Amino acid sequence: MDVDNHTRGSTKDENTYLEGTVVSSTGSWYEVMSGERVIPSKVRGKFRLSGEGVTNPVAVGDVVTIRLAPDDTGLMTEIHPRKNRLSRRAAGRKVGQEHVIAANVDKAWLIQSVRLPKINPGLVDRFLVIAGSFEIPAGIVFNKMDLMQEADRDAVEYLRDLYTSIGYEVLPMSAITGEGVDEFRKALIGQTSVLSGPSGVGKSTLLNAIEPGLNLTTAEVSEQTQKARHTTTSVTLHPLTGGGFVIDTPGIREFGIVDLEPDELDYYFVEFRPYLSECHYPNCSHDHEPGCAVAAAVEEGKINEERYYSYLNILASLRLGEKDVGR
Ligand SMILES: Nc1nc2c(ncn2[C@@H]2O[C@H](COP(=O)(O)OP(=O)(O)OP(=O)(O)O)[C@@H](O)[C@H]2O)c(=O)[nH]1
Ligand SMILES: [Mg+2]
Ligand SMILES: [Zn+2]
Repeated sequence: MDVDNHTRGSTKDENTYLEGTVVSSTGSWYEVMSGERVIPSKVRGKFRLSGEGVTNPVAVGDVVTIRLAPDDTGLMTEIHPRKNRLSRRAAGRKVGQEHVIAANVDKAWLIQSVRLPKINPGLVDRFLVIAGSFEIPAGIVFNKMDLMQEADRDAVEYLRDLYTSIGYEVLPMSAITGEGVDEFRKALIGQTSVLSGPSGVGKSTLLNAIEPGLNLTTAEVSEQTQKARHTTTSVTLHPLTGGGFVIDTPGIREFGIVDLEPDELDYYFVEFRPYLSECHYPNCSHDHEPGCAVAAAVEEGKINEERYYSYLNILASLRLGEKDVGR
């Protein structure tokens, strides 16, 4: 969309302004897609300042206005209001700050693989809490179904049934054999989806299968260490032929939770919701109180026990300010 000759303040200037979407971010440069063009752009200093406590005030998916310089690079002059964002707690040097994974997304998919590396239910639960707390519908992919061995079958089916039974879409898939890929492609059409998950689960390989021509770089996971190499290094938004956009992200080791108080956690274990108002104490944390309806539902087998332990783990971590995660 061309927005020429904007009026800034009271002086009309002769600059060219374009509106576009941030499609990738690498350090201090961003790529902004505007119509058919992709324009390398920088951020104004004041946006960096306005994002106190946030590692990246501008994220992939943001709609921005840029002023075009004579050398065809852009300077972002405005970040448009977001519909939503998906964030995690930053690791490393900026530990504790909010790190925005992507902005303006309709759906968040957690990619797991049945082997190399294997499914990590604790991580699934954290991801579901994070997506829920940002009000983004979440789905789960179990990739590398072709590697499933007889010994894995029960565990994989159990987890599939568990997450399906509490209302999440679970798609078994193989980027290599193509199983489930058409279904996933259909699920992505017409909206903006973000794919997240540990390194090596096959996020980029799946996107290459969904959208031939993307040619995203992928790399093998070591059989011995089960460690992948963090092949994808930047968040990138790709248009889909069938309509919509998909965002590939670098592998994440831990999903640290931001912006959530311990007493808010229970709501994001969605299957607890029917019981939350039944506890004896209105501020019940469901970890020790008498007359707890959640604990009773666990006893009666109405709430899955492992999900309950997962809740207790995350609760303990939130009480410690998530200090043990996201390092
Ligand atoms: N057998 C099998 N291998 C797969 C499948 N999907 C991906 N792989 C392999 O898994 C390895 C890792 O795939 P990537 O796509 O690079 O993984 P990623 O999730 O993008 O990893 P990062 O970019 O590091 O986060 C590659 O060797 C892929 O060929 C699958 O369905 N089955
Ligand atoms: Mg990748
Ligand atoms: Zn309770």
